[in-house]
Amino acid sequence: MFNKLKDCLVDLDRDCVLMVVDELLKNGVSATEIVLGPLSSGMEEIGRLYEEGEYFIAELVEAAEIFKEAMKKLEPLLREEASRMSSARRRLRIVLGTVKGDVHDIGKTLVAVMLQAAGHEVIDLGVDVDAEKFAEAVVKYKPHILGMSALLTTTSRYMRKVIEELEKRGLRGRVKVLVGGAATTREFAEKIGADGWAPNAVEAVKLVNEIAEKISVEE
Ligand code: B1M
Repeated sequence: MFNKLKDCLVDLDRDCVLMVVDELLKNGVSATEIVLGPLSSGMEEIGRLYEEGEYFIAELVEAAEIFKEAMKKLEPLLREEASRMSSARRRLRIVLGTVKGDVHDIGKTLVAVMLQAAGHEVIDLGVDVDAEKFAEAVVKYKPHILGMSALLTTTSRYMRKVIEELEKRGLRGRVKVLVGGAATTREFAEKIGADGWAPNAVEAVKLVNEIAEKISVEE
């Protein structure tokens, strides 16, 4: 049924996606598995078809709409599941955004939803966020963590600029910087001087929980 769900999404068949999601839930599959499994790999496949010239922007837009519709059904369950990951002793404040030039928001929003459900406070700055806005948010909200998302190779480079802006303003020591998104890797994160990287929303929650543990031990 996982393959069926992926195929329904790749075929941009909204009704089929919603129906198979219901069936999987009825069969006891978790919302997290559904989102990070077939729905995410379906989006990857759609991206591949776009790269090969079989799909165009219209198909990417439609896929995003179908994904978001499935999320309406899955989000309350995802929250429930993520709340069970709230092992951290300390509730952290996280400022999160997709970097300048990038409007992809599905993955970033998923990360925000799961972090909130795991008990953390999230200030979501949205998409196309520039270095100044990130730095100002660090001053205004005093977060423990600054999280950046990038899906484009071109925009991922901008993450370094944000770190430089924090350094320029003497703010770098105040926050841990976490990065993620399809255009990033652990090596990339290390290279730009970030403190952490996560491949998906569940790993992002685990990483934030680990930082929360460290902070409560240090205090
Ligand atoms: Co775009 N797009 N897109 N697109 N799009 C990609 C990213 C692409 C890989 C497709 C491809 O060619 N294979 C490609 C980028 C190539 C590259 O640079 N390497 C691409 C392109 C080229 C473009 C445009 C330039 C196309 C054009 O206009 N010519 C354009 C750029 C617009 C812009 O941003 N300026 C564009 C536009 C769009 C739409 C607007 C149509 C739409 C987005 C709608 C929306 O987000 N509201 C769209 C879509 C849907 C995609 C694909 C198909 C799917 C993205 C997605 O939502 N995935 C994507 C293909 C792909 O990613 N392989 C593609 C599902 C989501 C759950 O996963 O976002 O990866 P993801 O998030 C994951 C993890 O990455 C991680 O956790 C999430 C959940 O597990 N994560 C973090 C994310 N952020 C994190 C932060 C963290 C930690 C983990 O810590 C802070």
